[in-house]
Amino acid sequence: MRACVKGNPLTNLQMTSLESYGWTMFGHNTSALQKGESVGRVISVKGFKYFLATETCEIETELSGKLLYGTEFEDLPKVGDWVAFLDYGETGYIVNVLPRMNALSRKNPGNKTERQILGTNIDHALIVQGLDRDFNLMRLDRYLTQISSCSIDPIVVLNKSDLSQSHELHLKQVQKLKRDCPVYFCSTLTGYGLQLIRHALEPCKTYIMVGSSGVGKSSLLNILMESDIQRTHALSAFNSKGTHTTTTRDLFKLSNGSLLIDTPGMREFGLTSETGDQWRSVFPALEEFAQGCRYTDCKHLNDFGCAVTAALRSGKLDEQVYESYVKLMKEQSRFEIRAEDKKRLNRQFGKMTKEAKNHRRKNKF
Ligand SMILES: Nc1nc2c(ncn2[C@@H]2O[C@H](COP(=O)(O)OP(=O)(O)OP(=O)(O)O)[C@@H](O)[C@H]2O)c(=O)[nH]1
Ligand SMILES: [Mg+2]
Ligand SMILES: [Zn+2]
Repeated sequence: MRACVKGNPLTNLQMTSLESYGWTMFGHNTSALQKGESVGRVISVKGFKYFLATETCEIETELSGKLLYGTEFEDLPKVGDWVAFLDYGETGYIVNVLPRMNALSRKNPGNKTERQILGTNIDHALIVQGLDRDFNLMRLDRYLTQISSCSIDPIVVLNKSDLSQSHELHLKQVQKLKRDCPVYFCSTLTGYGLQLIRHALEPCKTYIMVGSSGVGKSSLLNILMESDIQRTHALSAFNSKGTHTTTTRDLFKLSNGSLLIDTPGMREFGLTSETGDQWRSVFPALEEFAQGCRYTDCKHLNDFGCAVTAALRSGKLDEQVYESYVKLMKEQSRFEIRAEDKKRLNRQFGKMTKEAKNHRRKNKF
């Protein structure tokens, strides 16, 4: 068995196996690989360096030229990806990204048409909010909508329970959204609720934590790892208040064998449009009323015969829940329209370039 490459920023000399990184769960087999290629899972990306968990240990790799220059950014390896790589002992070159089961994305902040991938091949996303001033139902609905539309099962974690006396009130709020997902209250400070979370996380399954900065994601990771690795290695940097702030997305193996991706706190979690026409199915609070709408493609805005807006008027549907739906649905549609426009413009530009090339060739200039 080969020793791990020195300088691995994650878990020096930790032995691995593909199964312990979710390979069986993911259902891949190695028959699709070309001769000489091995399989690994991306656990960390630092600039041009890709750290992989492989059959025997963790190694540092780079992209092959073909992948680096011939692939759209979105399709380049991301944390969570299974990749085929050429193994040269001390190093390796990634040659292919294996098909993704799913990918958690958000709208790329500062870009109206691009999505940014936060992690791939994920079983559950833990949406972490703090029960201090961070708790926000509309923001929670935004995360739930996007995560569901990426075909990932969400889990809500309300941390800092030591700072709030009103768990019942918060739970009632979340239940208004009628999302069929577990809600956990915890405090990484006092230990409250952590045992339940620990038991809920299954070995070899992949989880990702998302939420605003300072809600306690890395604190939770440290406790679940039963180690202070996140505090001691280079993944954390000190922010202006002197506390740890996560700066990169990395996949960690917990003490019970679950896999957890920690992410930097996010100011924006803009929606993309992953579901296309299926967007209605990710708003379950409206479902029971939507059955009664006159038209099956009812958008529940000013549509004739809409049972959802009727339920809103009669007080059966919560106003805040409906407002959240309108906002998020419009945002998803806007992303879709802009992305379509961009594609159309690119197609037009491509056609023009081709025509100009043909013209030059024909007229020999
Ligand atoms: N009162 C209280 N404070 C907590 C709790 N959990 C975490 N904290 C504190 O909240 C601060 C931020 O915690 P982090 O774990 O770094 O938060 P984070 O979500 O990883 O933040 P980013 O990496 O910036 O996204 C730290 O000072 C923690 O000590 C908790 O349950 N209760
Ligand atoms: Mg953090
Ligand atoms: Zn309707």
